[in-house]
Amino acid sequence: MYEKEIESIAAKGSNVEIYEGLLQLTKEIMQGKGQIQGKKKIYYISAEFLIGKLLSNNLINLGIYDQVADALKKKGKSMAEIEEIENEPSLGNGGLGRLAACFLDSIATLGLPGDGIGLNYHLGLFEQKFENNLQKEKKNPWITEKSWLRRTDVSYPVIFGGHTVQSVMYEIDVTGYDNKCNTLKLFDLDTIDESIVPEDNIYFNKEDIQKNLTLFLYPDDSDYQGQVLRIYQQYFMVSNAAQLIIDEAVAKGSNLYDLPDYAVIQINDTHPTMVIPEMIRLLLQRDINIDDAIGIVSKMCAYTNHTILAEALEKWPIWYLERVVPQLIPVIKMLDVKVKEKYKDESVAIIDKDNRVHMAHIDIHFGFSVNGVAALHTEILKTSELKAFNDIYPNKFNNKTNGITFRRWLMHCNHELTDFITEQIGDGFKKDATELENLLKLAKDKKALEKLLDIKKQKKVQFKEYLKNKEGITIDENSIFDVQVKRLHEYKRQQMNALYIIYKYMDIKAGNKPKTPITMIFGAKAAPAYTIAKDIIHLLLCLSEMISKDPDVSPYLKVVMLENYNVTYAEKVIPAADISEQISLASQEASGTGNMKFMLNGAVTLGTEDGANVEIHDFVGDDNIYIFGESSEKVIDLYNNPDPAKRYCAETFYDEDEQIAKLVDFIISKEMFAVGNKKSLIRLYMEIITKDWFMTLLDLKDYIKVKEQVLADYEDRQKWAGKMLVNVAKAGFFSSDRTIAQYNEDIWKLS
Ligand code: 26Q
Repeated sequence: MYEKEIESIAAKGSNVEIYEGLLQLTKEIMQGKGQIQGKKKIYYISAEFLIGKLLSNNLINLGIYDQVADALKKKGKSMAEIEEIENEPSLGNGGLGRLAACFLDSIATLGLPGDGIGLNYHLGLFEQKFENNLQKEKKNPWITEKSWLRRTDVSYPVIFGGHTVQSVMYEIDVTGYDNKCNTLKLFDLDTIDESIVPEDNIYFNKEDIQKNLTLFLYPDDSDYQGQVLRIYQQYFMVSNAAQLIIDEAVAKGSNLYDLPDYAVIQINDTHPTMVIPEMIRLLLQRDINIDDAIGIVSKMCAYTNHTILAEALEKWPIWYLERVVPQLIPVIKMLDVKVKEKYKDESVAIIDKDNRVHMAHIDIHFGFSVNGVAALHTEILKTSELKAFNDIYPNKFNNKTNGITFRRWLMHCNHELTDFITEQIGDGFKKDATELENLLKLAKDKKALEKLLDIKKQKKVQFKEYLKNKEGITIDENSIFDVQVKRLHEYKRQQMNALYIIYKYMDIKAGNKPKTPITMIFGAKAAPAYTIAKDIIHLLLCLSEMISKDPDVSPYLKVVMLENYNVTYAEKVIPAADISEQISLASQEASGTGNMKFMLNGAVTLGTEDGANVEIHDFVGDDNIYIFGESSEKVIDLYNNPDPAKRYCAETFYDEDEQIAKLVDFIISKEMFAVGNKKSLIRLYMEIITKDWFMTLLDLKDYIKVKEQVLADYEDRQKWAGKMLVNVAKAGFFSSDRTIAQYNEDIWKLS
């Protein structure tokens, strides 16, 4: 099918023309497939959809990728160079947004009617640049004239305190693997003005809503105006969503009382929570009484929690909401009264005594399902952070361990491994990921294991070339690629990895040369207002420069910080990784999904018993993962022990352990000051020895010990290949197809 069209596109002169031809053709094919139909539909509302580039993925899902790649090859072109033309839409910060994108792929693949609803941020998340070893933020436009976006006639009025704006809805088709389409619906305003943002930074007038409402994706901003703008965005998103959902259901025959038979809403973290009062408000307007309205909406809404930290749960001062959405205040107050009538416990109130509205509490009281994103995470929610709620509603709480789409994170990013697996066990795994377990029959097959090592080497060479072209950095494909790529946050403990680098640097200086050189690869954006996170980036960049200039050490150790880490970069670096760093402080990483991508691509995890690492550990067994550090129970006790003397104290670790002190002191050494910014390095040093809220020093020594073991074990190549094999073979559980099947079975119940 489509041979003629594909050949004529491949024959075009420039890569841009080829890209645009393929874009057009793909859009037409997807339109022709038609929409997945059904009475009841899942609406996945999310402030973020980190979809990544779409061309290759769509071609794979449509089953014509190989055909296109072959046609291009005949003309002396490669898919890789055509992919370069497409901008990556950066409509997400990290895990939560990427999860939403994987879910859309799986919902369509399973043939379930389901759309994503979000915002069409014109500039997405900022683009990261490094200057003088510091992170700088630049604007990151991604929308071009020819793109995946399709403008529609759908438009709704959205009322903000004092004025009304008129939305416009764009759509992006989401094609399932060998299936029909759903859509991602992104709302926008026609009056947005990109020119109010300067070229070289991201500061702009936050007051002018008409011009800036969907201009940016917020990286958890700290100032007041940023927060108010975020509420404007959230309300704009959910008001559009609620109007659309009602319209679609009514068009299918709903009388509104039976809305839950037509629509189920998954609330992705608390960001879309206002959909609950908004939907109630719209039903009241349509003459449904308050108790009925609450009953209807409560049967439609389900909430996913992605954070354990109570401090991180959104709670907005009520006067922020009064300013932005006065029409919701009576509904929210009514909900608050209903809760207070039933439950005296202040900790479950919607409006607290400081007049802040707890968004998660609205979701839990007035939704029918609350889920965590990994087994450990859900357990901690039930027994600790949300215990009071679990006592009231034990049946609402459930776990849905995250997953990733294997179309993007295996079939697209690792053709070599995909072909190898297909040769060995057939292609059933593409629809049923648990078939990967059949690879275990190769555990003692020397040739197959050799081939696995060979594929890893090819992916390392490809990444080396990509990095060289993109950043002018040269790395050694024969070194060990030890990779930590994820948002920068103290709880993820990139700073602990930095302290390991200092350890290794000193060890090499002392004459202990590693058998195989090590390349430490990092990628991370820090929120612009998160000072310590930016200090950690600075530390890593300084270490990189300092080591590269030291001829004693540079042949054995190299530190690379990827600039502007994003989905596209992830697709290149993850298949090349030997070691997957998943070293968050136990209890802090709700799930993690990078851990699953690395595993699927044959990297071995070095991690704590946190988030989904716990489940990965269960699947692969002790011999195929490296676990270190204190348990989540211990950590929770170190935070909460009634006796302050039994709580974590960084100073004690620093004062009582010479080795720890030596490593931390190096941050403010003359070597570091020679390449870095004194103020930033001292600030980070002080933070670690006096606060260290995420307990870097607690696990540092165990981390160093276990990491040394990993590096030693890497030397036995056959044995290492065996570990790689088990990781790939056991990754099936982490397919988002499994996750979505469970959401449907337990929560959405679409037929
Ligand atoms: C909140 C208020 C104001 C401004 C910004 C925010 C905000 C924005 C983004 C809060 C949180 C986020 C993103 C959270 C996130 O990515 N969480 C991750 O979700 C993944 C998918 O479930 C998990 O795997 C990760 O463990 C979790 O950290």
